[in-house]
Amino acid sequence: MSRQFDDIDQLGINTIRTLAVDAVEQAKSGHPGLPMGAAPMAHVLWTRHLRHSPANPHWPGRDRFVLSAGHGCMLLYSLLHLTGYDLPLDELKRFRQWGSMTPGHPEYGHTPGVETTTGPLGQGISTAIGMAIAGAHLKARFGNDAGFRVFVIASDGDLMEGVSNEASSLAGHLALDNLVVLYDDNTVTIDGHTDLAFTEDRVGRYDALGWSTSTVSDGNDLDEIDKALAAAISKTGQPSLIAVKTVIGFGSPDAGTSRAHSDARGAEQQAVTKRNLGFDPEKFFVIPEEALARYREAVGRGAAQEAEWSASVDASPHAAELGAIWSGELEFDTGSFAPDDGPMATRAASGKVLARIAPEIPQLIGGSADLTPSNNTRPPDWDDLAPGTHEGRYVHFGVREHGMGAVVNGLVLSGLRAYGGTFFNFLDYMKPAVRLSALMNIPSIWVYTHDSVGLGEDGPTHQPIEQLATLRAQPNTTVFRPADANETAAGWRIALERRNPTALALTRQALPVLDPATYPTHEASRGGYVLDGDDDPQVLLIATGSEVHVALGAREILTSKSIRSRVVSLPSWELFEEQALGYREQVIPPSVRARVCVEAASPIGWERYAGEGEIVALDRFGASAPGATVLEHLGFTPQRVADAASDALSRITQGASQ
Ligand SMILES: Cc1ncc(C[n+]2csc(CCOP(=O)(O)OP(=O)(O)O)c2C)c(N)n1
Repeated sequence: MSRQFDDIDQLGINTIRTLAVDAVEQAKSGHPGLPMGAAPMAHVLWTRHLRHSPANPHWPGRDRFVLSAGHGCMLLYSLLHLTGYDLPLDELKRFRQWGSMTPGHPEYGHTPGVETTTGPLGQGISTAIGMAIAGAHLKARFGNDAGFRVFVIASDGDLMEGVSNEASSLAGHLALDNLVVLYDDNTVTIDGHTDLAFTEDRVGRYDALGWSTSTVSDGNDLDEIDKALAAAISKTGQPSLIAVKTVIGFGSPDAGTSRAHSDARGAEQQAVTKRNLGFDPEKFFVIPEEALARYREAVGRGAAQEAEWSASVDASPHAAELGAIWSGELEFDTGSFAPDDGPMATRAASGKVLARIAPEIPQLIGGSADLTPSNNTRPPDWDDLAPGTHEGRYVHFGVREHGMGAVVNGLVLSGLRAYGGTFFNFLDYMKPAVRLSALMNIPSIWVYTHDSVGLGEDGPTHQPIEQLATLRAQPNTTVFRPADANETAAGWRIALERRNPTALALTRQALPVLDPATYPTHEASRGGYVLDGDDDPQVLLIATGSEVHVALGAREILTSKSIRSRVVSLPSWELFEEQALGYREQVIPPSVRARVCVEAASPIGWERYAGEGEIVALDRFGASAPGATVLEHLGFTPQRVADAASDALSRITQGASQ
């Protein structure tokens, strides 16, 4: 039996509240309301239920805690400091300042104990659902020690955002009973009362999604919270949502109103609030010793839990497999393709590469947002990850691109190597999650097929234009648009070997397999290379993906006109820019100013490679017709590219002779 809650518990809760007030007041910005209302539920969770080891934030068996409403991050920072993570009090005093460990929203990889970056509402709970899938999956494959539980604090804003419904629907379907969401039901957002825009029965909605639900009527009643948590944790066969009725900004004169949500309220209100909570208004960032001692029990308790877990893992028949997964090391062979294997769409090549590597990479897991036969994301021997068969490795995400994005991030954050597939155009439906994979710099793999107007008949609703430019503008992201099957194999190798997110842009339409004996397609891993051409070219033809073949056709025309040309395949700008200057200048010599860049997408960004030359790209949406017809009408023909090359050559040579 746990001991009764006592005055020290209450003191700890009020310590968290006053730390939030002092930090926000000092920073002159931030969000004290949520920490003040949700402190009791966080306290009960962190002192009674959460299995974690502050000395080792990377313990694979730990429970994951995600503060989905990242704006309330002073709650998390206080808990991390109080329970003994490597987050000194001085860092709490530097809340939201340049170079501090306490940024304005929690950032993964920046502060020990932060499991995922949160702040864009809805992402945290959805990423946490990915973690819960990982925990359930690992447990089903490798036994109890491999699994873990996931706890979330989510706010009204989290539950309003569509992505949380997508992911929660999947969580209910998959019966993830290792997941407990504490819903901070304070009925207040920035604009005012939730009645302004959010009046459905939230608990009833989660019932309908297949979750087990309960309500805590008083968010300050520690016993009630404790009982609800214990019941949710022991519930089998369903994820749990506990709606906890809280008062935003509890303790402050603005409590219960949207004024309490954010911003420093001034010294006077700070003093009143601290007095209300039993703290000396003249003293700042005060942590009473007895409260600290109670939180710090987490260190010894966590170390003991971790030691027990380690012994159990060592004795487990799965010890070696688990060690291999947690080490993160990969060994695999993507194989290679010969011209006779083609013609082959790069999406088909991707499917073949996946089939080849899937048995070699135990931590690989993935799926598609209901486009499996189009995305070719399913390795032949994989079973479905389904209710009752969590050991399966193929995830049917359903038509939920955004939820898929967040779930893939959660799987990756749990040590798995995860990918998700959809049509490239539907990147737009999942962009916030893709952006977070980049911000966190984690190796999520995005498999985007139907990568241009060349997809044909589905027409402009499905034909991407600006998506390549969008992803290239996003820091930390490797975009890879292969020209054939062997470049596709190189793309998968890059995606798996690098530690940042990779987006593979793959064709629907068939392309020849370039003979590796003639064309050095293995060089694709350098991002750009000389595919073919004269040693001393007058003109450069620079292209990606399917347009590389258009450039090769243009080169033939130019050769027949005695114009010396070179075709550069540039599947990944980011990888190419990482190469030494000498190499880049060998591939794209500065002295060759007559250039044509070809890509069936937005021209934005190509200026850097085109220089004074021409860009054959798209400033318009596509059209519905067979793919070859669309490409021809929109100008992606060898003749048009050859003409552009001749024009560039004569313009630039004339300019030089004037
Ligand atoms: C996707 C997204 N849209 C908008 C915001 C800006 N924002 C921060 S908090 C908030 C709403 C706050 O309401 P709630 O989620 O109930 O949090 P609480 O008021 O309880 O702190 C908004 C709109 C955001 N962080 N993320």
